[in-house]
Amino acid sequence: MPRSYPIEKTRNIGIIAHIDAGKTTVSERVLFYTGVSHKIGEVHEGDTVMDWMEQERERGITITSAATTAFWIPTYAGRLTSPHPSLEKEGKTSPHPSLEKEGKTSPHPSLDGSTALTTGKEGKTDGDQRRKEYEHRINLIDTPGHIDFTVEVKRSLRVLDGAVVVFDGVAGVEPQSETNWHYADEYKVPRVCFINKLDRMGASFDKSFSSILERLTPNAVAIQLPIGLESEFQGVVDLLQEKAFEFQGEHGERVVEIPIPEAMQAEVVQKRHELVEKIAEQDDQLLEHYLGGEAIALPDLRRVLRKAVIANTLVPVMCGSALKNKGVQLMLDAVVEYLPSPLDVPPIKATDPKTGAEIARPADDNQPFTALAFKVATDPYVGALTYFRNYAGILKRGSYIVNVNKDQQERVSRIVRMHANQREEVDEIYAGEIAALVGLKNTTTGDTLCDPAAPLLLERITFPEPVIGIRIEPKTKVDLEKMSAALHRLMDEDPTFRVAGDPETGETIISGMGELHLEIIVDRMKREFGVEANVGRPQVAYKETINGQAEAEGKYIRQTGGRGQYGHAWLRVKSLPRRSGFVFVNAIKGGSIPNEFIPPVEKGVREALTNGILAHYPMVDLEVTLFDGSYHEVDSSEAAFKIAGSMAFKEACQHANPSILEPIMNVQVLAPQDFLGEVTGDLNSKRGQIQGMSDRGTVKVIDAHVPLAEMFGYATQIRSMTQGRGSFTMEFDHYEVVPKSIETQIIDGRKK
Ligand SMILES: Nc1nc2c(ncn2[C@@H]2O[C@H](COP(=O)(O)OP(=O)(O)OP(=O)(O)O)[C@@H](O)[C@H]2O)c(=O)[nH]1
Ligand SMILES: [Mg+2]
Repeated sequence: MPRSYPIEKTRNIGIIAHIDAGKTTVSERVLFYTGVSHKIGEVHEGDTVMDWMEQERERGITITSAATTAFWIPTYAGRLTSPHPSLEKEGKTSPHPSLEKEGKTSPHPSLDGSTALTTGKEGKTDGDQRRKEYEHRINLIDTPGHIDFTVEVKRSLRVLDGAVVVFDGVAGVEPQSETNWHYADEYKVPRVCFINKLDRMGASFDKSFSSILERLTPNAVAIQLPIGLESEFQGVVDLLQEKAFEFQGEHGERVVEIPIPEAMQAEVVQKRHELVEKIAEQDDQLLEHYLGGEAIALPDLRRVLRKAVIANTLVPVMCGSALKNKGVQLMLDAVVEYLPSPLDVPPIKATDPKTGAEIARPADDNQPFTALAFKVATDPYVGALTYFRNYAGILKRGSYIVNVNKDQQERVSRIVRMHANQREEVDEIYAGEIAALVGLKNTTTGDTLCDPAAPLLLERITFPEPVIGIRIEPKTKVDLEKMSAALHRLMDEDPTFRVAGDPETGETIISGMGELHLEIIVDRMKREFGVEANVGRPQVAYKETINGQAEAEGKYIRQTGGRGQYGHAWLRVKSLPRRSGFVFVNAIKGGSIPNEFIPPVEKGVREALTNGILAHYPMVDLEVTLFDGSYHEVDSSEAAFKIAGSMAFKEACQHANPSILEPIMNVQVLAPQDFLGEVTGDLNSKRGQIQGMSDRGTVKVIDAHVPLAEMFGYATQIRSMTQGRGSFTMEFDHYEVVPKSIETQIIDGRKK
């Protein structure tokens, strides 16, 4: 079967932002204007398509990223009137009527039959023609903004080709805008910006735009200007077209051109001039024309801007108000116009699992199938759902694939395209698409799935380490039996969630990114798996390390009749810089320990690492060198060397200046000026270090590094300290050695 949709007309994009900037509100408009939904879902009414989880709807926040597919014909292609009249006819049951009933030939109901295209009678042919020429498939992922669910942003950006970064027009750049921006930088994801909420009191396009320039990138360029602000916010001026638009109809569904307001004309000329200059600088030929005083044609400007966006040298900035239904259609135009198709990004790089050679696989249907599993979810109806990005080749139902990381073959029994929590069964998936597999058994996040005849390894996704833990205890014996299975299922889904046993007490400790993260996990365990549990208070996920160097030997020798035990190893331990993890070096010369007993020594060390010498926290940032030892012809065994390795390691660490590491958080507090003294004094008393202070309107913004241990309950404290007017966000920054006095308290606490 040939491919149903041209790859160059596909856009895989994510919506990313700080919490509450309006990502889901924007996404719901996208679904409406593209005809996927017949009604706009609202976050505050708990009836959104994209935030479908109960917990999301109750809390009005996104927790898990949701994917969907929509089709879009840019407004400039003449689709300026009634975008989808046919939806009325289709009935309101299925959220994707067009996909279900009409098959793949007619994904866009609005363009069929008696559509209200401006041309009128010849609607059908005109519509078909227009669709062929202009329609694009947008695969869209709405991500959460809360730092606790950052995993969802990271893994989405890893597989997406472009992103829309949404900003709150009052706050401008916020902490998670920065974090997510840096993730996008890391994966070189081209972006467009959307300054949202311009209807709010205190909204400012200029200030928000400046904050993007100052804090995110000097390459940002305004391609729009707002007409009016706050309650007067009316529409936008498109600078390249030099046209003004407003959004008419009950849901702003009609994009209507209006005259540029008299008062804005001088500004529009000037801002357009600045924009054209920035674009011209991106292309030698254009620059020559520009410097020669020639007018540059719109298609040329668009072409060069597109090239620059894809190369990450320019970032267009737009504006609007999703809640008030303004500007979203033009944002979609920009997605089509400026963000890359899978063909526009470099071919995915992979390594040959046998030779280690680097291989690039282009986004081509004729290449062997190559995909990355970026998310595993449990669906109540079909079980395990493995989301994947198909980088190359075609995946067909009924075929076999290999999970290269696990070296296991699996049969492809069902392929689905996801629309939030709804599934659309498909027979095949082409290069450049995003879809999910049902029923894969052993695939976890970050695994590479390939044609068994041509296996390759794609780079895995790295995730932040959990910093907060809580003890969890099943309520009844029945819960006890189900709890471990439930926790392991949840752990399979979420690479930032860990389950561990406390070796001291035998209790279970779950750890994750923050209090909210763990609260949601416990809640999901109850609702989805029927497991009730009591939880303790949140505690810091400390780590241990060493700060010096030492050598020690471990001898495990038992020779009491019969066959004995003999393991003997000399180890050197040495501290490494933060975030180095663990390195094992084998420096045995002359066979003082035979090769077969070296892996057991390493294994013994690795086991000891999980249970640090001061307070049983995991040990990190150290190098262990095995440099000497001895063996016995008869009595030596793997088990004996494992124990010897572990003994030597613990002994050496005792002499290498061990210490406990604690997570230090990047905290940003917003508080009115009047409370500044109290807030900073309190941060100091929490061992915090103020990193900077700035103004945001009448509000002070305080950035500080504070140990996580001091931050529990801060949400309540900041409210009472500021009469409810202050707020804060925090995210993990780095690990630091705890002061000795506190180290003693931590060790005593663990002994109790
Ligand atoms: N005034 C105004 N409010 C908006 C606008 N867009 C969204 N909101 C409101 O802001 C709140 C948060 O919107 P969401 O769409 O849930 O924001 P989000 O970015 O998806 O939030 P998370 O997914 O939790 O990070 C909701 O109450 C929205 O109704 C807007 O343009 N203007
Ligand atoms: Mg959301």
